[in-house]
Amino acid sequence: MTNSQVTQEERFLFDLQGFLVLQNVLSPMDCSRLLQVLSDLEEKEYADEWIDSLGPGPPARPTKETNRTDQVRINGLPRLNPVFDHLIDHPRVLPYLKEFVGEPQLINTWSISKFQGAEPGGYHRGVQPTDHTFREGAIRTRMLNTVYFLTENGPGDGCLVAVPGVHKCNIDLNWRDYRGLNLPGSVAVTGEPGDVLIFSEAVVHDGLPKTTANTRSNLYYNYVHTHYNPMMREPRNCHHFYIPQNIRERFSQSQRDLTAWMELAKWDF
Ligand SMILES: O=C(O)CCC(=O)C(=O)O
Repeated sequence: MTNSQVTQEERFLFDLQGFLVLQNVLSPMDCSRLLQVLSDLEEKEYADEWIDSLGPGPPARPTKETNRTDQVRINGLPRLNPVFDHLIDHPRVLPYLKEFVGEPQLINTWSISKFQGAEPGGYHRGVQPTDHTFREGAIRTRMLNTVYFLTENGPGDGCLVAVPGVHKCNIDLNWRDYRGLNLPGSVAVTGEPGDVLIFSEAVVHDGLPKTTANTRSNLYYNYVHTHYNPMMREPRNCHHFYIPQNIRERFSQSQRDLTAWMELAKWDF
């Protein structure tokens, strides 16, 4: 049952906290190549004609989001540049996806760059503690996020903040009432460029305020168990979840396997 590439200590810590930081997953050269492409993408404007095709309804998220002060988010990375493909099945991360999700499928990808002055967005979680189980020796979390740190993620850099163990909590607070380290039990999740944070989306999390001058850029690759229906999660944002066949054709077999749900989904926009 246990995946030999994930140690018993890592299983212990992930079970206990709901997250792990893997060190030195990306080389400095990987980080600078990804940062270069990301900063070009952040400079561009996007027509997002697909939003008009959806017709009237609640707002959909554009490719480039600048609605938050001193922050830019880019959605749907593999649609925008092939440099992002290799993170779908990064060999250092894949064993953890299998160990903690079982049968993982990529649901969403995005980047967040923060500049001095960026404020927290608000505490949230992607799934509930009931979506995280331990049965017959297997840890199973229904949604697992992997966060690639391309730059320093120190406490003043607007790093993520999370409550260890909250993926199993029995008492919820009004998460949005808390800011940064005011939430009881919260800790700054820090790391160096090239590190990867793996966390169950049942963990309540946010970002800390960005007080330092350097830019903080992270990439987010979010996975769900294969029985989760990605198209039903945020129907008007499926554009960013779904990677068209003409792009998937360039994927390796393992990247295609991790995005197999896209062959069964209908998305024409
Ligand atoms: O990177 C951050 O500051 C927070 C990101 C986050 O909470 C999210 O993308 O859900």
